[in-house]
Amino acid sequence: MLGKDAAAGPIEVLPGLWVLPRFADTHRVSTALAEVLTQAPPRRMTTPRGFLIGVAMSNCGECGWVSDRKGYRYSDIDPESNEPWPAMPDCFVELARQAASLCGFAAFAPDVCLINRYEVGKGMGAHQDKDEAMFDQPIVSVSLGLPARFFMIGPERRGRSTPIDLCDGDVVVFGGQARLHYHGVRPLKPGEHPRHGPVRWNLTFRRARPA
Ligand code: MD6
Ligand code: FE
Repeated sequence: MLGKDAAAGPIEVLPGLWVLPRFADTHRVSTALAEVLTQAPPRRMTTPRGFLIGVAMSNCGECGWVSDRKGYRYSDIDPESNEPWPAMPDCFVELARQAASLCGFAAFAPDVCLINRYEVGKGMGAHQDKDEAMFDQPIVSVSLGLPARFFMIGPERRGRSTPIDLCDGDVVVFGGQARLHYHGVRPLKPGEHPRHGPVRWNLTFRRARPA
């Protein structure tokens, strides 16, 4: 699943956070993504406090991340269709496992791929990813479409952040001591991506349930 421009290897930008520039085969992954989205279209979910989340989301895999008035959780069923989420395409699994393995997480077996769609002006506030069962497993993130500025803070929500610019095909592996650190995404700047238009997609591969 290596993209043709894949660089030499992972760059450990911060302890527990690796960037694999242009690691993904963007053509193959984007084609598989489009197929998944025909079965589970992106939708804006509601926070437990009743606010609409700015980023539209979907999932594929054995379960999916959902948010509504009842809280944040992983669900076996897509609440829009009342059907299971679409299966994770083989090229997604291969990509996530290859990236994790290169960063020392050879046992990574994702059961969820959370799909985020950012339109211009949309970002994601500082958060931790802690709804998963096992924090020894990393999260692998794949960016597609327009570039965005990701920011990494640390174990507390407030404080200085390190910016990391992510482009089409970039892969991030987030594990070890960074796994529970606060991070977010700055609002998307206007632009037009040749394949995806005025949009950024982010896929995050996770192990939500015990292996
Ligand atoms: C994004 N990513 O890049 C949002 N979380 O759009 C995340 O929130 C994220 O990239 C955990 C691990 C890697 C990530
Ligand atoms: Fe996150």
